[in-house]
Order: sequence, then structure tokens, then C-alpha cells
Amino acid sequence: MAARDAQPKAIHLKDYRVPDFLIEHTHLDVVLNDEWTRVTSTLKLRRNPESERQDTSLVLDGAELRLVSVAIDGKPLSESDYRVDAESLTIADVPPAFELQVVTDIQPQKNTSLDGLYRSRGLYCTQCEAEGFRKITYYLDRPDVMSEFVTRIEANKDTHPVLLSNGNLIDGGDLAGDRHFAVWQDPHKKPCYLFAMVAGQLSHIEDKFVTTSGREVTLKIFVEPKDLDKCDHAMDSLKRAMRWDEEVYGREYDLDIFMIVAVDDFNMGAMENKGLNIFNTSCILAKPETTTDAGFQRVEAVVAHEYFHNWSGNRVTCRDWFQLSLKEGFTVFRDAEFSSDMGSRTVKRVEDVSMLRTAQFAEDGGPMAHPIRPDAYIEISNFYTLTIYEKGAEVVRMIANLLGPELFRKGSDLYFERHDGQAVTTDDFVAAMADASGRDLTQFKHWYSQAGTPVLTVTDQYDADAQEYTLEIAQYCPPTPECKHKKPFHIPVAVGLLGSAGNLPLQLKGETPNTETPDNTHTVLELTEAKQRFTFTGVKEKPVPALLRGFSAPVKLRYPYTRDDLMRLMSADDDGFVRWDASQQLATLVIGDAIKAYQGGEDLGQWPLDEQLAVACEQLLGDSSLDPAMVALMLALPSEGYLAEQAEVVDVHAIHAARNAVRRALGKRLAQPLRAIYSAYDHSKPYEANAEAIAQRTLKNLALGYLMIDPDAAQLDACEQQLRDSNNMTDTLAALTALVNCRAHDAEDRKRDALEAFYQQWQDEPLVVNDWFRVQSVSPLPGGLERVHALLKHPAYDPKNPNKIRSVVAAFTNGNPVNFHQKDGAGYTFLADEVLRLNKQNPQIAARLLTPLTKWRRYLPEQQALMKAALERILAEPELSKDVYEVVSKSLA
Ligand code: B3K
Ligand code: ZN
Repeated sequence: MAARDAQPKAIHLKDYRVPDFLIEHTHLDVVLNDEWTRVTSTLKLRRNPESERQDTSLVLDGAELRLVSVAIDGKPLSESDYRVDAESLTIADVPPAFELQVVTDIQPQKNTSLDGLYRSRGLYCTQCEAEGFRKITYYLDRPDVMSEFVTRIEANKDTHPVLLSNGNLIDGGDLAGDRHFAVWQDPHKKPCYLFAMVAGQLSHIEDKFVTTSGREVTLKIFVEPKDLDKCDHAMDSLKRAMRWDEEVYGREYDLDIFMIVAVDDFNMGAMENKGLNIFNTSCILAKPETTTDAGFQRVEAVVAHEYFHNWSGNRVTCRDWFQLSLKEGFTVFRDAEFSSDMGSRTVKRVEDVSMLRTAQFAEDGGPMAHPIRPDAYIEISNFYTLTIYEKGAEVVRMIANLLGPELFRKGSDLYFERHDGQAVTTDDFVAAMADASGRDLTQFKHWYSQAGTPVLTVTDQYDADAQEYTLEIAQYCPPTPECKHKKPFHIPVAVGLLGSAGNLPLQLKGETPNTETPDNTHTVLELTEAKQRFTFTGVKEKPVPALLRGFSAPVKLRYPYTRDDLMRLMSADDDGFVRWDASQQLATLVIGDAIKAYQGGEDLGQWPLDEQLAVACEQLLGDSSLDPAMVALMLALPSEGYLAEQAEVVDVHAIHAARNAVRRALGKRLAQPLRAIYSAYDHSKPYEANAEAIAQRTLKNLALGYLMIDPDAAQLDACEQQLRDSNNMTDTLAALTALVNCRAHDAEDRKRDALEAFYQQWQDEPLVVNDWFRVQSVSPLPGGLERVHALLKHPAYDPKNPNKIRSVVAAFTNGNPVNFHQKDGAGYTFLADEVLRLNKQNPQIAARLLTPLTKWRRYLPEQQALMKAALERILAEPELSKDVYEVVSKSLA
């Protein structure tokens, strides 16, 4: 904890030095007991020949450990031979190579930070990334120190019958007094952040996978016995991911066993520990009755993500934590491509871009903005961000698009081969891509070192006589905390030109015509300067430019589209992303009018619907050639979060009122076709989680949402019927949500009864209860904060469980803007109280919860003042964790 007079210090990338010592072998002996757990670590250490400092003391990282003894080469050290403080163990005189034995005691049962070794519902498990291993024993806790591990675990046999660690089981057996032990050996050298161990009462399902080269791999998923019926989807996803990585990247699995363990208390989604992934139950368990379509897709994506880390992260790891995006950005790109191949590519792209533009752009424009390879941090846990992950993936995607599939594969092969078994940097990654392709990526690397979202301003000119069309593109990136004046980025801008009868063939002036594909209608312009012109020849009519197809770069695009232009793009461009984006831009313009009207004091009760938007939506509903999932995405209005991100100054209440008014008017206007979609859907068909079935359900439930805005009794009955008869959680939750949020004044009893019945039915399924909490926490109806306070007192709420905190507190503060920003600031007070409550208990979760307050400068002056005051109250707290201190102090700076 950081006291006021000792503020935590930043760690800088420029200070990186190779480790002074290397650890060749690590033997851990962990004896689990109810009161104290004893960890005996035996390390084979030697000085690193590459270090410039051959006479330094050995400094091992440690936190919250009770040191019992230290010995070198079998000789116990006396207390004067070493120094211990809150963060380290220092031994001054050590030989060039030696064996160090350190015995420490820890109390996992008291570890509420869920970092290091802790207990979740009686189950011992670990989370070591980024710096949790130092809470287990003293160690060189940095990713560039890689060691072989042998782990012996000892525990009570009846309470902890299953004992797991990384690698292969090499020994085990019974001991006196109902105790037993197991010994695991991991043949692959790894940094300690990939260490894992588990002990508990677990059941498992088992399967096998034969790799292309013929290695038979045993696959096991361990869960609490009651959840054994919810593992099949994860197992299928794992096998699909293993096959995909062989086919697409030529990467095989490298051990004889791959294990996954699901735990209820987990700070994030999952962790890629070598051969022993540990997962949040929310990212493993799935069955139709309890899991939504989105839940199924999340399980598939996270299982794949963690599996893919075996190469992008484990075999080739990070040199230091500034390189985090090396493994995370690349692995998110890999899992996104996998999901695209398993389902609908355009839908996946739209979902990802939507999230990026709403949340990552906000991060990149706020006080916590950082490059995907940051220069400095106070607490690395704060840097598991949308920027590192999602923007990092966009940067890898740009490389993949610039190189094309074959050269990109050549680049990834070279990267994996060149660096197998090493801890490397993002520069190494880019170098492999450049070397394999022959492309100069020097300027491209600014994406790694500069934060902020570039803005592209596009103007155009059509010369009818010369049949030439010119696009002028200017780039500008606003200043961010680490850098005021940015160097120009290398930005791929994918474009098409839409004419009256479809996309036009493209010929750039000065480039040799492509005779092989003369009617090529797609090209990628490479912007490398602050301003550049691109002229197309042979353009027979003034086109509408389809810009940034597929969202070819993580930038904001400014082009003065008319509503007619947008309608044309929406209905006719070849690129699915552009069509969706045009629908969002059109809706944003229409909602923008309503926002102005609201701010001018107009009553939006009878707000007339914009005719062009109405016609565009009618056309969408009548277009049977479109994927129903795309229709649903295009008919769903931009979220309040996205609209806030678009605004100069965020007026939460105006955005909410305006979006609602447009939504209500649209629902009325489209009632007939929406009803037709709803009634054409066969609710009795068996549940399937494939892309087509998901698409149909999404559209049908979107229709239900619109029809339930102002429902009559018959509509309420239909909704209740869906709730009662549904054979899957997607439909159940869609109906519950629509009912809970509808504004029919006589529906209060129905709402209460439905919520109560739902809880009664699902109270033994924690993940479903989380959904039940979330539906209520995000409901925009008035009185949200009171509802949330009541939910916190509900017997099913657990103030220590991150999933529960996320479903109530974070769901409310992130997903319910109109209630969180209630005008008296009570929402901010509530959030500050929660952050302070969690500050010591679970600093990582506390810091993460702060996100909505960090954006205080974006709001109206009255709200700014209240949000700022909440942050100041937190900063005044005498014992802030590094995590919370960093976020609050940077937000106020
Ligand atoms: N690598 C982990 C994240 C660890 C977060 C530590 N605070 C999960 C993942 O990205 O796959
Ligand atoms: Zn990851």
C-alpha cells in the first residue's frame, strides 16, 4: 500500500536491463494446510554472462511472504547474510553458480486479491501473470527469466483429491495421515508467470487430439462435479482451435496433456499457464438451458485464445511487460480470425469494431491513454487494457493486410522459428514480418510507440471531363499524455467507389493497369504522409466513396456523407462492414437532430421519425439476401456509449432521451414487418449454436425488443410466453430483458413475478444468477441506483466474487449511463465507495472499476465537478493500492 508520503514510482522501458542471474531449474514443494501453506523452493541459479554487473547482490522479488529459512548449497544462512523488505530478499555474497533453497509460509485462504495462490470455494488455484508468483515464493519474477519447473504438491486426500501443475505427472502417492502428493514436471522452460497449480475436489471430462505429426494429446477439463454437463462445448472448441492453429499457422501442441480448470473466483477471463489453463467458469461452462449465444461464442473464443497463447506467448514470450501486446495483440488477432472462420466473418468484425470504437477509442482519448507498447507504468496490472489487447490486434491485422496472407504466414513462421524459447520484443515481431516479406515497416512502428486515435479527414473532387476522381486524405493525431506532436502513421485505407449500378472498377493514376483483374473494385491506399492525394482514372460518374472497408485501420474517419450517400452505401456497397457502418452513421445523424431538439427544450414525446432512416430500415427488413444477423446489427441503433464517444461534450441525458425517441418511433413505424419476423420464428425448434441459428434468434429478439417498447396486453402475453416456453437462455433472457425494460404502466406485477420466477428457477446456477443481476443493473428505467443497492443486499450477491461485482457494480456504472450519471452525483459516490471498499481486498478489480470516472473531463460542467470530487475523495485515502493510485492520480493530472 502506498502511503501519501511515499508515492509509488513508475517503471520505465528505457531502464530495461538483462537479468543479473538466470534460473536453470526450479523445484517447488508446496505443502497445503488449512492454516499455513509451506513453500520450499530450490533454485539452480547462476550469474547471467550477458549482464554487465557480475558482482551484484542477488535480489529476489517477494510480496506478503513469511520467510522461514534461506540456504545456499545446503548451508543455512543466518539473518545477517541477507536482507528482507516488503518487496524483496537480497543476498549480498553469492557464488557464480549455486543452489538456493528458500522456505516461506503463506496463507492462500486469506488471499482476497486472487493473485498468487488463493482459494476459491475450497479449491486452491493460482494466478501468476503478471507478478503473482512473488506472492508464492521469492523469485526473479520477470518474464525473461525462464526455467524448468518441477512441482510437488501435498494436501489432504479427502478435501483435495486432485493435485495439478504444469507439464506431465511424474510421481504421486499416499502419505501418512490421509495426506497425498503429486509431482509434475514441465519439460519446457518458462517464465514464472506461466506457472500454475490447482488442488481440490474436481471432476473432469476427457478427450484426445492427435496432432498432424501424430502426437496423441490427452485433453481434460476439470470443473466442480455439478458442472460436468456443461463442458462439452469448451472441449469441442478446444479441438477446433488445435486443428485451426495447425492449418492456419502450422503450429502443433507440444505436450502429451492439455488441461483446463474452471474456477468461480477469477479476476479476468482465463489464463494460459503452460499445459494447465485456469479459467473463469464464465468462459468454460456452456449449455443451451443456461448459456446465451453470446456466452457460447465467448467460451469458444476464450478457449481458443488461451490455447493459441501456447505459441504466441508461451513458446515465444515477452522480454518485459512493456511488450505485453506482443502476445496479447497477436493472440487476440488470432482468436478473432478463428472466430471469423467458425462463424460469420462480417458479424465478428462489426462486433469487434463496435467495441473498439466505443471503449478503446475512449481509453485512447482519456487520461490513461498509452501506446500499445507503453513507455512507463506504475502497476502493470493496470495495462491489461483494450489498447494492449484490441488495438494491439488491430495493429497486427494491419500488418497482415499490408503483407497479404502468404507473406504474413511467412512472417509468422519466421517469428516462431527465430524466437522459439526466447523472451522477445514487439520490435522482434515486426522485424520478422519485415524480413520475411521484404517490406519496410519502419514507419509502421509508430503504431507501437505513439498512443491516440488518428483522425482521417477525407475530401474529394470529381472531374467529369477528365473522368478523374481524387481523394485527399489528411491525418492528424491529437496529443496524448506521453506525446504531444505525433509523427505520421503508416495507415492502410481500404476503399471502393460506389456508382449508380454498383462498385466501379478502380484504376489509380500512375499505376499500371491490372490486366488480370480489370474490373477490380477494391484497393488499399497507403497513407504515410500528413496529407496525400490519390487520383482514380476512368471514373465515369461521380461515385460515393466506400472508405475504410473492413475497418482497415483503427482510426476515426471524417467525410461529409449526405444521408443519400449513406443510404446508398447501406444498400449497395460490396463490403459488409461499410454497409453496417453507413447504417450507424445515418442513425447517428438522426439521433443527433433529436439531441439538439432535446437540448433546445423540445419535448421528444412525439418526435417525428426521419423518413430516410425509416425507408432505409424498411428496405433492410425486406432484403432477404442479407444475413439476418447483419439486418439485426444494422437495425440496432448505435449504443449510448458510442454516441457519447462521438460527442464533443457528453450530455448523457440528452443522448438517452434522443436515442429512446428515435427507437420508439422506429419501433412504431416498423411494427408490421417486425411482427412478421417475430411470428414467423418457430420457437419449438431445438437449440443450435451455429452462426445461422444464432443469426435468426438475434433478429427475432431484436424484433421483440422493438415491439416491447410500448407493448399492449397481447404483446406482453407473447413476451411472457417466450419467457415460459423457451428452451434456451438466449430467448429466456431476451424476453426477461424486454419485459423488465418496457414502459407499460400496468406491467409492474408481471415484471416482479417474472424476475422472481426466474430467480427461483436458476438460483443454483451462479452464472445464470449473474445474468439475472445484470438485467436489473443495466435497466435504464428510473430508480437504477436504488435497485442496485437492493441487489447488493440480495443473498446471492457475493461482494468478493469478481463475476458478481461485474454483474452488478460494473454493469451499472458502465452499462447504465442514464442512471449512473443521475444528476445529484449519487452514482459517482456509490462507485467511489465500492472502489475504496475493494482497494485493499482486490486492488486489480478496484482499479478496473474506476474506468467510467476517469472520463470525467468529457461531461457537462456540473457532472465534471461531481465526478472529479469522487476521484479526489479516493485520492485522499491514506493507504491506496498502487493499482488504484495510478488510475486516480493519472485521471486527475
Ligand atoms: N494473459 C492473461 C491475462 C492476465 C491478466 C493478469 N492481470 C489472459 C489472457 O490474456 O489470455
Ligand atoms: Zn491473452
